Amino acid sequence: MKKLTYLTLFLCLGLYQPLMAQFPGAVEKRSSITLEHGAHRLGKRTDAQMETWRNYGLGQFIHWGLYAIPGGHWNGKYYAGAAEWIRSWKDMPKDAYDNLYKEFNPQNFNAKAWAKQAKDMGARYVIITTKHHDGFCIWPSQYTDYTIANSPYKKDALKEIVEAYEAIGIDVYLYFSIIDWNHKGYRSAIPETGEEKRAYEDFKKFTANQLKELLRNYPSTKGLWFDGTWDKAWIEQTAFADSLEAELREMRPGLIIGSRFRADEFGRRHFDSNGDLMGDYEQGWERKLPNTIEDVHGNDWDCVMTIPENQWGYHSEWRGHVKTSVELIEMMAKSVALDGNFVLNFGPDGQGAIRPEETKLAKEIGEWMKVNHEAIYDCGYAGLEKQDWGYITKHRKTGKYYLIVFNIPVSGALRIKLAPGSDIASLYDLAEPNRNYSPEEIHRSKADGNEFFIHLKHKPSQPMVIVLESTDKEQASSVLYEKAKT
Ligand code: FHN
Repeated sequence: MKKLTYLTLFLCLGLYQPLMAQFPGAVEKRSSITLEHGAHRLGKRTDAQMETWRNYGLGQFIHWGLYAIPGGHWNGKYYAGAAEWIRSWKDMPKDAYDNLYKEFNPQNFNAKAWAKQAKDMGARYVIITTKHHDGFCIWPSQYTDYTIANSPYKKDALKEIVEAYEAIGIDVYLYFSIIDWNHKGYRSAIPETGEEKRAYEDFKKFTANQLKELLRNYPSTKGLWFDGTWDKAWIEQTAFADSLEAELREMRPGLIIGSRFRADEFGRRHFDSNGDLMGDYEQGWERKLPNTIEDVHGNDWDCVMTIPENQWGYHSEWRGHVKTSVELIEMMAKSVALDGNFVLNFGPDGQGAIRPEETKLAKEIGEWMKVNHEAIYDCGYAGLEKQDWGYITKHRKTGKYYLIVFNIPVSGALRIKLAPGSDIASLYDLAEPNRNYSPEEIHRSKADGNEFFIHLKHKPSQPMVIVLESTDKEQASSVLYEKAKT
């Protein structure tokens, strides 16, 4: 039966694509597969909550849990994996890990200080790990004993974080791992026996209860950020996950959920079997960025990024390349220029302190944001030709363009191409609005657009932003020659 359904899917897609190829200009139509559990909406959400999400530009991710205590080491040995995965390491005794909660007593934890640092960095939202794959909850869940309430810390750290961040004007999103190594019913492979199936049903009920509990206990939070949804056992739960998502959305109108929660009936994740996005934004850009606007298929998306190569939770010994603030600012600019949000990860230590390397980067990004946030907040894809010197963003309300310059050509001249009929009305530095530029016209074309050089007046030591205000007025060329007719 399943084979037959796959065959139908194959035939539909197989016949549909050659047909489309005959009409290259045609707007792509969805294929005709009827899906009960695919995308429930086509195109972007247009409500106010999603508009706010779209306009954040910069966010903070926090991975904080029991793994912060060993910090990537056990018995003097170095764990080369991501610190939050240490429980799965052969040299980490499971029993020892599962008892770490008895030591969780973060004396340097100060949610207000975290929030202040995030605010100064320029973050407009935070995603906080309520429970990672180990199953330890940083809120006092009534559905398990494996929570912060049973640690020496006792208090509800999640509540402290939600309150501190919201008080300073940062929206909170809750990270939740479906994988839960602590729950007896959790399975990664599809349960086969009756007993296994019953255990997994318990686990599903537990998962649903915890999610509803989070929405009830933290009613001001804005969305759920799911992880650990790649297990075969979970992928099979198509109908269950779909109806749970509907329940969560009903409980909290406006709730934002990315594409990493559930699979369709053919096991497709993120994008359903018709290629449509499941969820409110694409959540597949983890430690990588798209290169062109075509890569994001007209969807909202976020990029979550680590500072070292692949460490989310606290690892006391970072090895390999550690990104600089200029690299991170460039990733943020690229994200916004391609219509996404950039979310930078922090991994506080077992005492609740943010490490000095992260503090330094947050400060450097914050200094840049203080001067240049206008080029990031409320901005998105500009619709102009990509240039090698950097990225162009466009303010969604004012229509101003921001030229974020990272690579200055040897000539000192930046090329910019506006749409046909559009001209430069004013051009100035965001950091020093009195520093104006007179563009040099290269050519003007009704078909191809109007192209200019901007001759820079100085060589900045930091990525610089030039503001371009355009006019839609058609203007006669001041250049007295015609373009070659090739
Ligand atoms: O396994 C996790 C990992 O530890 C980390 O939490 C990241 C964050 O996006 N998500 C998973 C890997 O995709």
